[in-house]
Amino acid sequence: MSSSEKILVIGSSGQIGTELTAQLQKIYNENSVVASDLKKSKNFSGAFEELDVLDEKRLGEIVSKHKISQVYLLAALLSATAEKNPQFAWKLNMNSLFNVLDLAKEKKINKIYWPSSIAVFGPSTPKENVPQFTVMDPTTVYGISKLAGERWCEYYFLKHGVDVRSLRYPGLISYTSPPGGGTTDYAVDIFYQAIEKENYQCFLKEDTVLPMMYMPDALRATIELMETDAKNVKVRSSYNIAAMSFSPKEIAEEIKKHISKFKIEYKPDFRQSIANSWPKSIDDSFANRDWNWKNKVTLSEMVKDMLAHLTLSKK
Ligand code: NAD
Ligand code: AKB
Repeated sequence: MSSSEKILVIGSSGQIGTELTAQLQKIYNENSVVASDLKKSKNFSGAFEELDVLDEKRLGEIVSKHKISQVYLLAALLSATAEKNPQFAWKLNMNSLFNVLDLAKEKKINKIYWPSSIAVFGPSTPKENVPQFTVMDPTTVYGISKLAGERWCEYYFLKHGVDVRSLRYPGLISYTSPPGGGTTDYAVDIFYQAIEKENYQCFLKEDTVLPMMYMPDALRATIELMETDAKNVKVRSSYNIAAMSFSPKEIAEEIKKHISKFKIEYKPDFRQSIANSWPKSIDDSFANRDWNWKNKVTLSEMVKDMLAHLTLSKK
């Protein structure tokens, strides 16, 4: 990124936003990054603007005030929360994207990052090693909004030359900020409960395998995609990326290696049917071919690191 570029992160107080903003500040220096969200998170330091991304006028004002050239749009309702308010989820997830895509169409910004999700896949998608291009029939409002968003990203690229880049994140696991209402959230909650109570009641069945990724890999993938030359970005909808796949039983067994008394019980709720509609594993060979993506962190390394950080932060 050249020194004249300036980044706006929208949704900076969320699970990804908290860490991505810190990482961008570290790489490009604090003055090159402006954070924004409905509310500032507690320990945030740096430039911050309160923003409802649905307020197009305020978004435009922030972009011109800070001479923003790149936007990372992270504001959204995730799968479980979106099912509780489908119409609002559609409005937020779609209109936020249009507001940002239109800024680029009008040449007010020159690059966009917008995340998609494995939620774009559905019951007719192959379960194992899902190819980049495949059947997509999402059954959640979240998945439908992400699939529609992917189509609009490609459309704006093809029709208006907008440089928009995207990844289909798997479930993300991290310790800095809690997850915001997804189906894969159990894989974060389990660590807090394991440390606090040596016990966890899981809302998915023991054998529900889903694709997951540790946050450092997700941040690296995001920044590598945004840094690569535009000519390398051959997929303008969204790239499959992958790291690990496991079930609640498998992650519980891994945690037990460190907390021997840890026990897990299963009480599936409405999130089970969402999980059942998603694939178990993802083929990310296009991301590898186009911009050399390669995951690093394994399940056992992730579990060890999560427990170490969360145990330390409790002391
Ligand atoms: P999150 O819910 O933790 O954070 C979203 C942030 O957006 C919150 O801080 C929220 O306050 C903010 N926000 C909500 N409405 C807003 C509005 N109107 N204006 C401005 N800000 C608003 O979500 P996350 O996990 O950080 O996810 C970020 C993005 O990544 C989303 O698009 C999500 O779909 C995608 N994603 C996340 C995961 C994951 O496992 N975390 C996986 C796949 C895709
Ligand atoms: C969710 O569970 O909704 C997210 C996702 C995989 O998009 N973590």
